[in-house]
Amino acid sequence: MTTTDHGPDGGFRSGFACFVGRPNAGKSTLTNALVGTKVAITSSKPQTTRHTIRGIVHRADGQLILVDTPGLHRPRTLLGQRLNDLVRETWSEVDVVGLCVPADQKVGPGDKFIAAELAKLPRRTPVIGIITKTDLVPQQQVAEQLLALQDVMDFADLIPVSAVDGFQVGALAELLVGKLPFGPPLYPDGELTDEPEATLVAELIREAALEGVRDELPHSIAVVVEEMKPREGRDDLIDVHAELFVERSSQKAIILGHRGERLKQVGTSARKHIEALLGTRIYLDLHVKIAKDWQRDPKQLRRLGF
Ligand SMILES: Nc1nc2c(ncn2[C@@H]2O[C@H](COP(=O)(O)OP(=O)(O)OP(=O)(O)O)[C@@H](O)[C@H]2O)c(=O)[nH]1
Ligand SMILES: [Mg+2]
Repeated sequence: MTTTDHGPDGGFRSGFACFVGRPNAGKSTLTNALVGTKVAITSSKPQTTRHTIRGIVHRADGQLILVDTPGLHRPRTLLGQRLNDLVRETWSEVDVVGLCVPADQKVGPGDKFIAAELAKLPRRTPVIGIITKTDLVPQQQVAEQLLALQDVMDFADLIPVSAVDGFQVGALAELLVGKLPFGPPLYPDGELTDEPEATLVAELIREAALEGVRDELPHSIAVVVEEMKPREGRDDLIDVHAELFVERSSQKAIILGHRGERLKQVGTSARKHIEALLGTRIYLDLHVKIAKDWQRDPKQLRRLGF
């Protein structure tokens, strides 16, 4: 006899979920909170995430693969268009979508634009409405935000969360897993991401470089790890050679800082995070280069991995 609450595979579920939302909505921070480790870099600058990042959540009742995507926005450059295409492509590949809207900002045209795009999906993928950053506002405002979000589209569920104080992060995981099909785990136990190490390292450098820069500069920064290999004759040191690209010489001057002081700080900060990730000491060799207007240039975009 079979029971209704136990499917095949002993009731174990596995599959994919993705977070979408405006830039800066808190998607990557939430991804990290669910995975329990930092798989995606985050910053207060919009459009921090530039490619889809998979984080894996292992639970007794299922395995959830979270696909963190770039914020969806009105594109102003070729890079922006590429990022939006990437987001839409991801939607068609997942079992459930989480639409993230921050508690501290009015539900607006940006969210409605995304909801309208989601509604165009050919397959009826369930969408869960997520109010993020609840720690920033009083409870009453969270309740009002839930009401406002309800009007945006037909959600399978609505849930307020905070990645910073952990409020309802576990409950969200449970909701998402509940929308996955029955099936065996797709990734080995303990694996937290399938990002190549060099990509994670490049992202950690970019995250460090984003700290303290403003205006258009965050968008102009790209990082490529050229080489990563153990120092000859040593098993406790990895040499990392990386290039940090900006679009103009004025930006290069800002990144370098007076006598290269700023770049040195970026390197020190990135090195700490990379050592924590790799569990070994590293030597970081970091150079700044100019790739003129790369965000608008198809050839350079390709070279930088977009
Ligand atoms: N107080 C608070 N801040 C948060 C929370 N989640 C994210 N933030 C902050 O919001 C900012 C944006 O977070 P990200 O996770 O990078 O946002 P994102 O949606 O991935 O942004 P893009 O990749 O640019 O689309 C960062 O400064 C985070 O520290 C939260 O739960 N509470
Ligand atoms: Mg992000």
